[in-house]
Amino acid sequence: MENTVETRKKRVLSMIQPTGVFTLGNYLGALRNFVALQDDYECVYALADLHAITVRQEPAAFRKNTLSAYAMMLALGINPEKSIFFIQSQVPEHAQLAWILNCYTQFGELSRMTQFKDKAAKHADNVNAGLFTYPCLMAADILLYNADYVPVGADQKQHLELARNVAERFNGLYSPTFVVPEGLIPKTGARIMSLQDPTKKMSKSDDNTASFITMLDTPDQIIKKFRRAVTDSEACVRYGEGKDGINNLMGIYSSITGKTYAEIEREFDGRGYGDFKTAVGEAVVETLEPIQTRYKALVQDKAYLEKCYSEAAPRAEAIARRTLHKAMKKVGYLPTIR
Ligand code: ATP
Ligand code: LTN
Repeated sequence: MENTVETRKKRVLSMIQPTGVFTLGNYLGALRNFVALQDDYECVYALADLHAITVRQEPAAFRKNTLSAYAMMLALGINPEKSIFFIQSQVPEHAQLAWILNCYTQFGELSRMTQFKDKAAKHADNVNAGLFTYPCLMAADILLYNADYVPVGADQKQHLELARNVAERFNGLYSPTFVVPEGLIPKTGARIMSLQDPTKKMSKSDDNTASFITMLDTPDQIIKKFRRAVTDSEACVRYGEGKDGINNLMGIYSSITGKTYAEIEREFDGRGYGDFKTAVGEAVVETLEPIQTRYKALVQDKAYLEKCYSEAAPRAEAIARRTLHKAMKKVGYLPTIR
């Protein structure tokens, strides 16, 4: 049957910045879903390396991180034959549509973005224009592919809302051009907190390495970090107000094992935090071990990685080009004749 609108699989799009080794937060909040969604949707994934330079990157480390992030995504189970998995800077339409969307986004809207405020405070010596207009590039990423769904962690909700607003504004000014996307934010794991300050999001750019678990931490490091995780003095494993540390560990354990909070409370009834922290650490080790084994083999196979991303870029570009040209025509640009 012809692939009509009715029979077309819904499309999923998401990206992640290759700015360092992915954390358990990235995995539980986003990456794990990227893999699962491949069964039911047409998926487009990319490394957001254009976004990454909103914060200064050292060129050699940046190149290495990008390749290693690509290998990690394959190790997690992104299937490069089934899904399109490319590198953002290799598809120029992203930067082109981002420019157009910049002109349909208000200064006031961008000023309200909490990620901008946080990052501007953290990198006070480099509050560049790209950091400010970053959500327009993210909107371009999403809208170019007519994405129906965008799996992300809770911290990206505000950017997604902006992408929806920009799409609706553009569609309203001209005529329906962009699909207005929906977020897919997981029920558990959407916001994993720092192990050292459970009121803050776990972040791969935190200066304190004890605050996050990376996908490449050794079993020993993982167990130690969980044992040192900041909790409270009640010594009772229960979910509740004022127990941010324990709530976070319960969230991680629940997200990995599928157990409910009530089941976890029963499992650790009468046992101290030590036992619970070790159990969480062991569950994480068990999840990460097979991924790490696959990663170690893949990251050495540069030729294979190069083949995968080189084949993906033109597949992505074929979709992106059509949407870009459609939008350009609506704005009133003369068609390019080649
Ligand atoms: P940085 O520290 O450089 O800002 P980050 O660790 O916050 O990076 P991103 O590249 O911004 O990671 O995020 C990639 C994906 O992971 C996004 O979908 C984001 O929502 C999700 N994510 C990031 N941190 C967490 C977290 N702590 N819990 C759940 N999801 C998260
Ligand atoms: N802004 C996101 C990464 C990102 C993204 C996207 C996510 C860039 N483009 C498009 C979803 C869809 C981040 O920093 N986590």
